[in-house]
Amino acid sequence: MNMDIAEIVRHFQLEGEYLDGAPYGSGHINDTFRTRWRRDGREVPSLQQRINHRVFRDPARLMENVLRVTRHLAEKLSRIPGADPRRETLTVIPARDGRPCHVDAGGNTWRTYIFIEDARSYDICQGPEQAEEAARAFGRFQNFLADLPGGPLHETIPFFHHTPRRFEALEKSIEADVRNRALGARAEIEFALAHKGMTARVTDLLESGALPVRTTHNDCKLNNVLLDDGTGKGVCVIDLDTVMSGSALYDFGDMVRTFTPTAAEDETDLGRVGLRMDIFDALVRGYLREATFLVPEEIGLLSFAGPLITFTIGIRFLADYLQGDVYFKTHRPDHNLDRARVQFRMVAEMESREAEMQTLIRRYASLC
Ligand code: ADP
Ligand code: GN1
Ligand code: MG
Repeated sequence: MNMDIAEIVRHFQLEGEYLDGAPYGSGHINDTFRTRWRRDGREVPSLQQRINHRVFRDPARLMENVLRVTRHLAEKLSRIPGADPRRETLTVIPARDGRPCHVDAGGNTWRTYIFIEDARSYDICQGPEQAEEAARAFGRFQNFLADLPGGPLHETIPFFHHTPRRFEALEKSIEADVRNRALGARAEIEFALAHKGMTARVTDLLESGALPVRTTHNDCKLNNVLLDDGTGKGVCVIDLDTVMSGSALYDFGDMVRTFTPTAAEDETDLGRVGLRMDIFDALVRGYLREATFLVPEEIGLLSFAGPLITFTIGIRFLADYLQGDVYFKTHRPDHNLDRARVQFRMVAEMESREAEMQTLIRRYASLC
C-alpha cells in the first residue's frame, strides 16, 4: 500500500496539526488508516478509509446509504438518556467541499469517520460474555433499523448473500480453473459440491415471501463491532458498506460463523478448529434479547443460519482461490484455500451439532 495519507487528510474537515498515519485493522476489503492529530494540546486519532471500488462499484451511492443509516441511528440514540451518538454509531466527517467523501487524483474514494476511542474489535471471541455483548449490539442495530424511513437502501453489491448464485460462481471457477488450482483443492471442491442441496433453502423462502426481508447489516463478523475497553460492553457496530435489504438469518449466521470458532478464520491446523457451545449459548441469549422483531419462521431457521452463511463464505473463499485471489486481500500463498478449509470444517462441526443448537435456541426463544 503506497498511499500518501498526509495528502488525503488535507481534504477533510479536520482541525489541528497532522502528526502521522498508519494502516489499521484486519478487514479483507477496504484500506483503513488511523491518523494522529494534535488538537488543543491533546493528541487525538482519526480514521480514514479508502473504499475498495472494485468491490463497491458505486461509492457515492454507498455513502448515501451510510449517511441515511448513521443519521437514523444518531437520531434514535439522541433520544435515549445517557446514550452518546458520537460513540455509539459511526459519524462521517465530510470533505472540505461538503461531500461525504473525497475522490483523489487516482480515482480512489476516501472517507473519514470519528475514531471511536477506548474500544476495539476482536478477531477471535474471548468468551461467552463478549459473545453476548457483541450479539446484543448487532441485535440492537437491526432493531433500530426496522423503521428506517425512505424506502430500501441501495443494493451496494447485487445478490450479496444469494447462496445459489455464489454456488454458480464457484461452479464456473472450477470449470475455468484459470490458475490450475482445482487439483490441489479437490477435497474442498468435493465438500462444496456435495452441499448443493442446502444452498436455496433461505433464498427460496425470501423470494416466495415466506420469510421477511429486512434492513440488515450483512457482515456481522465479530470484528465489525467495537467493544468498550473498560466494561466490555458493545459500543458501536461498524463496517456499514453492506447494510441493505436482506435476511436476519444471514446476520445471525455470521455471528455463529465468527464468534464460535476456537481458532482464526485462516487457521492452517484444522485440528485446532472447533465450535464453542458456551459461546453459541451466550450469543443466542444476547441476540434474542434485542431481536424482538423476529417471526417464528425466522426463529425456526436460526440453527440452519450458521451452516448456511459459513458454507456461503467458504465457497466465496474457494472460488476466489480458484480465480487467482482477485477479491479478498491475501497475505500468503493459499490463504484463501486455508480460509475455505476452516469454513468447511466449521460447517461440518455445526451440522453435527445442529440438534444441540436447536435445543438452546428453543429454550431462549420461549423465554422471550
Ligand atoms: P473492512 O471493510 O476492511 O473490514 P472496517 O470498516 O471493518 O473495514 O474497519 C477495519 C477496522 O478498523 C475495524 O475492524 C476496526 O478495528 C477499525 N475501525 C473501523 N472504524 C473505526 C472507528 N470509527 N473507530 C475506531 N476503529 C475503527
Ligand atoms: C469481508 O470487509 P470484511 O473483512 O469485514 C467480506 C464479507 C465476508 C468476510 C469474510 C464486502 O468482510 O462478506 O464475510 O470478508 N465483505 C465483502 O471474513 O465482501
Ligand atoms: Mg470489517
